[in-house]
Amino acid sequence: MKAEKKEPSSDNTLTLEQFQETVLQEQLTPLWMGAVGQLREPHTHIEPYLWRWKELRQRVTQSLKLIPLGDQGAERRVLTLRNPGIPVPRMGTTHTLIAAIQVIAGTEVAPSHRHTMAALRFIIEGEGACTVVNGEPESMQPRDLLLTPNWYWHGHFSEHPDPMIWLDGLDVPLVQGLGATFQENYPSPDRRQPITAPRDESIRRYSAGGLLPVGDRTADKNSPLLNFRWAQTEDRLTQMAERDGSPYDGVALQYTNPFTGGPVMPTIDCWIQMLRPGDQTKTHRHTGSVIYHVVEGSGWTVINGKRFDWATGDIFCLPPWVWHDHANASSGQRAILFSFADTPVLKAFDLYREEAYAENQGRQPVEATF
Ligand code: GTQ
Ligand code: FE2
Repeated sequence: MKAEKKEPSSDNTLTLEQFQETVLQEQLTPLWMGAVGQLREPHTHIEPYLWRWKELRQRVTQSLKLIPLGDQGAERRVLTLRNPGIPVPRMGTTHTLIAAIQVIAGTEVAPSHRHTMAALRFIIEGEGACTVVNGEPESMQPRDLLLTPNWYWHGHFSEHPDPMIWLDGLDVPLVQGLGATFQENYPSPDRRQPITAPRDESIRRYSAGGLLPVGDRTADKNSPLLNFRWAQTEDRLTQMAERDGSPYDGVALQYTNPFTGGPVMPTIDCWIQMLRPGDQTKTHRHTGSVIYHVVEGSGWTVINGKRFDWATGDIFCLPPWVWHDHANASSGQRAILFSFADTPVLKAFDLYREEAYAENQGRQPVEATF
């Protein structure tokens, strides 16, 4: 090293190319070598993609026969949906969120654990299963939305021979990226947490929205209502369908924390939206990524010029900052989409942006189909 410093001639003959090659090997990147271009607008390796329910259901049903739950099998019988831009064995439906399909049946028990990743479950089909959340069993019915927030103990059990199938949503890649993943098993020999509260107590206490028990506030950032029953959600949607919806989202409702009016969990926002017969939205884009599940009906979503036709049960993902619009394909039937997104994280740090598509009367042209 000393010798080199004594040779000014070597510094004088050093070319820019040699310099760049040298510093790259020293874990240095000159900002002029194109790094700034990455920052002008969002760039992502995440691709828009759609998983068809017919195939998902077949695979999850096969897994029911092939892998048992418990010590000799799996902790959870789950298939996670991997984006084509994410390499095996990493998890990611988008760069921040995962969607997965889970199934239990008979008298199976998925043992209790807790983790720093927040989770939601949107029930797809079946009957007679519960998720126990911090000692309280929440009964699952098709189209309910259940929450198991960050660091809440949770396990699942079935009381019915038929399989219960649901969509899991978690912020796994977000929490991994922040270096904050922790998980632990419930510390009892059988890994079952004791039941300490009546079944569906959170519904009894908190589902009335505008009317809440007195003296019950906590500093918890999560919704105290842990199960949003479909009957109430559908009733709200039906009432709102008589009004004008949003030009970009149709008749859209946010599931909210009844204490704050904000998103149900600090990292994940959940929505339900209806596209009325013949509805077709205008195109926009926003930061944040979204995962959609088709609850009912058929239609399509155009994402950056590519048309994704969907039907009941399908799941598709929206990368950040991509142009998108939705349409109901039917002139007689409603279409309903459940979705979850990382938008609370963006909004918390002033990173949420939205832009309307200006040309072509506000709707992007379709250039390809999926
Ligand atoms: O049911 O607790 O899809 O811990 C991924 C991780 C489900 C669960 C998933 C989990 C769970
Ligand atoms: Fe879990």
